[in-house]
Parts: sequence; structure tokens; C-alpha cells
Amino acid sequence: MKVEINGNTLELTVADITKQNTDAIVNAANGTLMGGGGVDGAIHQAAGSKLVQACKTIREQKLHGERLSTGEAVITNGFQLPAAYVIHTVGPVWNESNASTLDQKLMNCYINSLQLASNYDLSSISFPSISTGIYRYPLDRAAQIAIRSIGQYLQSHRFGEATMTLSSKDDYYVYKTELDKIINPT
Ligand code: AR6
Repeated sequence: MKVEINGNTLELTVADITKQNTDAIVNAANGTLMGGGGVDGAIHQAAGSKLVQACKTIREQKLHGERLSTGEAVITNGFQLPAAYVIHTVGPVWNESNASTLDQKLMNCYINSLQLASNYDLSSISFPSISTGIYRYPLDRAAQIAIRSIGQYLQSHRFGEATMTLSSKDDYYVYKTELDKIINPT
């Protein structure tokens, strides 16, 4: 499914993000930037060991040894990936008692990644479903935030192509439901 928003496109697809040849792919990382499981592990595996070296340099030079904060984003080369760049962002770990603060942080992941891609003059980006795996965010809630955040950014910027790269048909239909809501608001 692909829709036009203010001259940009927002597409939903079921695919392996490590195979996407957009200018950038987004990694659902953790604050250490040293890799992990899920999509983070798959991206590091496919990009090769230069990716973790680039992440180490960011930790030392840009973050002065600190972890990347939840909702923030940094960029590296894509090395062996088809995508030229990887944007690493840290999604929130789900915790019902703190939901509205976490929603804002998840929104920041999408907006800051798009902003960083724009700063690098990139015009296409693929996102995974941030926080809905190991970080246990409720899928429908995360999908609504992702679609609204990307939609809002595209509505107010000339960007290009944004893709949500989902790992299953079930995830795809949850995201499609949210995208249908912003195209045909009732
Ligand atoms: N392509 C597209 N989507 C994928 C792929 C892939 N190759 N692999 C997994 N997914 P998760 P999180 C989907 O757990 O919840 C890591 O250890 C997956 O099915 O990767 O943000 C990090 O280091 C799910 O729908 O990310 C952090 O510690 C979605 O990607 C932590 O996990 C996100 O699941 C981050 O957890």
C-alpha cells in the first residue's frame, strides 16, 4: 500500500529491512549502539563489522561515552548493506504506567530520524516497527504513533519516500488500519 502525502509517499510493505535499497534504513537499536537481537542484530549482521566500529566512534566522539537517549537518532554509513546509511534510534521499552511519556519518545524516534535524513539530503528511508519486538510496545498503539508521526512530517516537509518495512502480514494489517484512518478520517 502506497499513499501520497504533500508530494511525498508513504508505503507499507512486508520485507526484510536489510534488503531495502532506500538511501537510509532505520535501526531499532539500544542506547549502547553495540548491536543486539531482533532487527538490530540482523542489520549489524548484514552490514558487517565496520558498522559496530562506526557506532563505537559515535559513542566516543559524539556522545562522549554516554548512551544514546531514547527517542534520539544518529547516522552511520551502511557499509555492506544496499542502503547507503543506517539511522540508529532507540525506542522506548513499554511500561503501561508511563505510557504518554513513552508515546512522545516513540514519536521522537520517527521525527528525529526523518529530520536527520533530511539534514543529509536523503530522499528515501525505510523504518522497522520500532519498539514492538523485544521492547514489547502494544502493536496497535505503536502503529498509530508511527503512522501519525511520519504523516505529520511528510505533511509539512518536502522529503521523498518513507517506507514502513514490516516483518509479517499481521503487522502489515495493523499498520494499514492506522494508515486508512489518516487517509479517510471519519
Ligand atoms: N526486517 C524488518 N523487520 C524486522 C527484522 C528485519 N530483518 N527483524 C526483526 N524485525 P525488535 P525493539 C521486526 O525486537 O522492540 C534489540 O536487541 C520485529 O519483528 O528488533 O525496538 C535492540 O538492541 C519487530 O516487528 O526491536 C534493543 O535492545 C520489529 O522489527 C531491542 O532489541 C522491532 O523488533 C529493541 O527492541
